[in-house]
Amino acid sequence: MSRRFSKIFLLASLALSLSACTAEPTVQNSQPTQEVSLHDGDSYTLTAQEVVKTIEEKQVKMFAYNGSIPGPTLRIPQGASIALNLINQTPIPTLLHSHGVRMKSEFDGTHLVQDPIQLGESFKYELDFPDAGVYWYHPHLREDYAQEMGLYGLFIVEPSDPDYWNPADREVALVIDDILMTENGIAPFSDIVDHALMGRYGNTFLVNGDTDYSMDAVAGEILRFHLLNASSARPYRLVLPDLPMKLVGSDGGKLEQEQFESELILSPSERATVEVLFSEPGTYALLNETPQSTQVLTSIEVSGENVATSKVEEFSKLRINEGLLAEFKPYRDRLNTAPDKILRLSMDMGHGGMAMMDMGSSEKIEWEDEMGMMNAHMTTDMVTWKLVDEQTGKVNEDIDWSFQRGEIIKIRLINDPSSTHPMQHPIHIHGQRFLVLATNGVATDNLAWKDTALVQTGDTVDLLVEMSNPGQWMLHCHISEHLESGMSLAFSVKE
Ligand SMILES: [Cu+2]
Repeated sequence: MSRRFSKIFLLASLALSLSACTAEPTVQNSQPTQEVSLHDGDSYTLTAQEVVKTIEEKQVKMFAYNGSIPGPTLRIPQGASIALNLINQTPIPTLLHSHGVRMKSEFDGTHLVQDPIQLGESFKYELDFPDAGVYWYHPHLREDYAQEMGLYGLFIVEPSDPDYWNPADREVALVIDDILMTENGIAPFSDIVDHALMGRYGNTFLVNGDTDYSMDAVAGEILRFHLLNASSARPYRLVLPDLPMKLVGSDGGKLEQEQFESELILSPSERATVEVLFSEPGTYALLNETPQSTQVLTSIEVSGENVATSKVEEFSKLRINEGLLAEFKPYRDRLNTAPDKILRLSMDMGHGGMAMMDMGSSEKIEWEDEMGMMNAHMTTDMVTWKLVDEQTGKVNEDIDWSFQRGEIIKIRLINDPSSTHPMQHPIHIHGQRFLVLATNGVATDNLAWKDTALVQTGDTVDLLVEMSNPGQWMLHCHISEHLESGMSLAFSVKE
């Protein structure tokens, strides 16, 4: 699987890790993220290149698509087909994966369907966007390194139905990331992926590439926020004190029922769409508030006068999406049927007697890396994260699932609480969409199409996957270091 390519990275990544803290004069400075509207049939070029970026007054060398971190936000009409021409001007081989997009398999940007794009080479991805919602692009080789170094950007797919979302005054995309800094710059990377136990948690937070991202609003404005967690490993608990967040959308478009939320858990690669009415002037903050710590991710300064109650009343209405309710009704009948596939999420420690140590955690979610240096030094040679097929006993790349197009497959994910180091795993499926039907046998009351599901420690999560898109695909953990340490399988969908 992906570690096949580890050696390719050896020299390039070592060279970069040595130069990660100091900038060379020939490399351009990172630019603000642009928003680009594309139309059906358009071609657009993305160039992955090195940039210099200032993070907390340190000049660091990073990677960027078209010079910005995040890369350009691409707005695409639902149903459009777009050609994305990727040019690689970085010293590391790359592949572009369009996360959540149900494109043709040959353009999925994984090693299953494509050779790595080397320095100076390009590849044209012909992408179809059948689904409204928020998707994103990132590399699918050494994600732990390439994505962490700045290679990620958003697709916002504009719904064909103008009433798909509620009316809003503005739409704001917030891409949330964390990066691991030392006093010298970005913490170095090595040729063999480290932080393999828990993944690489950052200690510095970036929203749309900024450590102190702030924005203005006028009282009375309704803002629609599209949120993405682009971190390698860190889950967020998002809170907007004093303001109700109206949750309207998930990974693949809208929810069955809009609902007000006081908190939102977003694991790596998950998206959420929320609407907020700023009814009173003041200073607000989007926080990451966990049992361990609180960080301000975005501050929002609201000016003007209090708004009329009629607008508040209007905003307080929650829509029910009858179309989705009808679409999902037959799927709910699968709640009590037996799973077609069962995967146990587990891990193996290599030699070295680590298994003797108490590395367990009873937390449902590990919000911080509490293993510290131990995690930092643990490489993918020492840890194997595993997807174990309960019916065959096969593990990770030895699993060879095959489905027919049109099948609706129930996959049960069991996050083994008795493994050496149980922790949460965001499980992502390529090319298809699914429902999180139930958790620990309790039905999900508000369904939406998803492509990533957070499986918390000890939980059993039932996915209902619509095998709608033929080709070669992957299912894997979206903690980059877990993917690199083997937590991945391939499956095919036949015509
Ligand atoms: Cu994982």
